[in-house]
Amino acid sequence: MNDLPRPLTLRDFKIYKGYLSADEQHAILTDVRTIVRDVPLFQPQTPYGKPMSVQMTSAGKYGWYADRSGYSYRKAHPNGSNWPDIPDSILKIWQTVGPKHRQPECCLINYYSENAKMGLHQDRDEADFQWPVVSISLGDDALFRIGNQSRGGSTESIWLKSGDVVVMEGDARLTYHGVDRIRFGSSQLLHNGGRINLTLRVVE
Ligand SMILES: O=C(O)CCC(=O)C(=O)O
Ligand SMILES: [Mn+2]
Repeated sequence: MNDLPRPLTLRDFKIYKGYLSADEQHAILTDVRTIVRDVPLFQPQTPYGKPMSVQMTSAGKYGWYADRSGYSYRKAHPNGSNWPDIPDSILKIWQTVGPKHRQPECCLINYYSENAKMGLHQDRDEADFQWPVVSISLGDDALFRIGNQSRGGSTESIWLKSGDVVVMEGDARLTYHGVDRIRFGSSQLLHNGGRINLTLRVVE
């Protein structure tokens, strides 16, 4: 993670393949395990009453939250704890690929077990879309699908692997995206398999 490599771009998403070394991935994983001890993963309910297949928790000033009343950012985990600080191992990725003069206020941690997926959606619960969303993939490969700025139309997909970093900004910031499936057991990083996705976001 020294010189910033040239990203591949797909529909204005900047995709840094192989951005994180194995050591960096392990260091981040250690920090994520510490976070999850304080603020365990939980399975959010969508406003439509269906549980999401992804389990989540957060670090930072705000955590992303979904329940019957809708999607929101909250200052505490369902167990009442404040979210832990975003670790430096994760912040330094933002500092390299993101804006220097604004720090993220949320690191959403998504865990995908074998059959988890995430439907096409926009990230639009933040106050100001001028700031990017920076996404970090760890563990099993994920088939990431990119659509358009409104629902429908053609899509393109790319496999995201452990250590890949995606920056969604500019025209990509409000583009629909989702994860169709993971290739369970494709990475050795998580001993029990599965995938962790971290997204760094400016919330306010
Ligand atoms: O898991 C991913 O790669 C994408 C996650 C995502 O889009 C989100 O958390 O909003
Ligand atoms: Mn998203």
